[in-house]
Amino acid sequence: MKPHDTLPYTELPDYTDEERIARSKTFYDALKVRRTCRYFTDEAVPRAVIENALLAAGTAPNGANHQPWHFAVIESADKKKALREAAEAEEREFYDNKASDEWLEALGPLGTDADKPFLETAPYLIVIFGQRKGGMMPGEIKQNYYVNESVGIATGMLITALHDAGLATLTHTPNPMKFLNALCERPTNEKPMMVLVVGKAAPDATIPVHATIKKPLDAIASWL
Ligand code: IYR
Repeated sequence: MKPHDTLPYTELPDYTDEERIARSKTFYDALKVRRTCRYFTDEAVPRAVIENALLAAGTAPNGANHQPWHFAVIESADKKKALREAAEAEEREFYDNKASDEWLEALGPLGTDADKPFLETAPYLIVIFGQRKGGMMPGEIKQNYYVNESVGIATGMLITALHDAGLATLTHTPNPMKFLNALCERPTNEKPMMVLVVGKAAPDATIPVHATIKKPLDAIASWL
């Protein structure tokens, strides 16, 4: 491949307007039942599902196509236990000391606290890292660009792919997250950005009503 080689872009289907409207509505209907879930079963999920969802995430638009992400998939009981212990220690500090009253008030309707049993129950914890340095080819140490944006988009696509496979997810953000580098054996120039808890929702899982209230279109979009 030479730097400026091009290919025709012909993969997009040529739907009719009616088809586009119907498909976009169907997709919205499928996505609007996604919930952040805090109750998982310990049932196994085939690795192939996670691999395909990661490949889907890896197609995300990103800075200079450097693909500045790494997904560390934790499946061993030992590592999950270690992650839970470290995350709960930080969460206790957050809930007891660090969080402002305003922040705690905002979290009130979600009912979250420092106990995170799901970190050991769920079959997979995907720790998502942003790579400050990298490049497109393995082993390169070039500057990466728009790392937060790129990883944010890829994470959204990962969550969407897992939801489409009928799996529940939870975006968990222990604060600070630095302990995840050692736990996942990742270099210090990678920034841990998210722990995505993945598995089957427990049959008795509940969700906070608060989380079901979504802003209407006219509150989230304007037409100019
Ligand atoms: N990281 C904490 C607190 C937390 C913060 C926000 I903002 C949330 O939307 C949910 C939780 C925790 O995981 O409990």
